[in-house]
Amino acid sequence: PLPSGRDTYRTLNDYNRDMAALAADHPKLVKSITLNHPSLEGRDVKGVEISDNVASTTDGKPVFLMLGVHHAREWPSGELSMEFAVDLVKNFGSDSRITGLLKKTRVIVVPVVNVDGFHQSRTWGDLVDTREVDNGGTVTVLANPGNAYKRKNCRLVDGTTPPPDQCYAPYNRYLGVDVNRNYGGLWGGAGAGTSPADETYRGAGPFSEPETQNIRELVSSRHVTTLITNHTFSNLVLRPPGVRKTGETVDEAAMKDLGGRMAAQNGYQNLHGYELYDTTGTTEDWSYGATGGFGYTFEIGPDEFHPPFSETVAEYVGAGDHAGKGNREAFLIALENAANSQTHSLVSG
Ligand code: 0X9
Ligand code: ZN
Repeated sequence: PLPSGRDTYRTLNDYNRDMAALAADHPKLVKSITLNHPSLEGRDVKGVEISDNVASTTDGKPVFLMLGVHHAREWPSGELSMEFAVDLVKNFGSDSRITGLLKKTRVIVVPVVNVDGFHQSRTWGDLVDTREVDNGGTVTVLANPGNAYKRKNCRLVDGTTPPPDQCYAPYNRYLGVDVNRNYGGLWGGAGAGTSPADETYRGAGPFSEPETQNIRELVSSRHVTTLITNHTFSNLVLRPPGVRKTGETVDEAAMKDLGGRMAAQNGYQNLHGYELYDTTGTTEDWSYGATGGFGYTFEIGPDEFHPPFSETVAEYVGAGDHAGKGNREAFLIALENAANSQTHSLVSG
């Protein structure tokens, strides 16, 4: 089972409630954070920081950042991020490896970056491809079927903030900005759409969206040395660069090595982002370029954006023929990399 014991996908409220409870139950170890910018529809974007003596602001510990749900329909990316947080908290104090890691690092988990898109997708998720619902004799025709497979955020037209619930209107699944094409690094190049109707629409400019502004400001305010941004699907561990013509990064050997050690655990392929396809304006290309911290996209699972929940469980704990040993061990290896990449020695003791 998962560390939380859950057996269904969380809603946005479930995520927020679970993060608040984690912090309330473990005040020395977990701090709840709200990122700087509310979403276009006015929702808070929340996360947790986890570290031994989490309240310290001067410990100089390197940060491991884990992100989920840049893409609305990719529900397992939030679940595995959240479960990793729960796992660390559960095992602090009893598991010596995890205890040691949380003494040396600060872990920040933002399980749902694109809260508006996720809320839309998850809310309609039980009604995939269903246009009519029979409520015991009365047939209700849904106005907006298919939004379970929304990818982008709720930016309807550049410069326009949607009125409440407009993200739910028919066909608006195809409007919005692709949050994973809106980062400033290499923004606007290959593999990013220029039209608002494109599923990979880059947005009006680099960091035009609150979702990417949130992550930029979070990363800029911390010592992030290692980052995993979770997505679904394809069983891949992807490292920079995301676009072929950039050529290898100066950290190619080390990033390939860390990717390979993670891939040996989850059973995925260890590739450059561009070997899947070219992209620009993605999370790890920006963060690596801005900070030098190593960043990876995990494409979780073989073939579905949000499979039956049992498959998501297998992707975390292992078992399942495609899942290798699961992502738990891969995530811990990334956290160990953060622990070993102390870049600041300003603090003694
Ligand atoms: O296209 C994306 O943003 C990611 N795939 S997804 O199916 N989850 O949308 C992949 C981004 C990783 N980078 C590259 N492929 N270059
Ligand atoms: Zn994705």
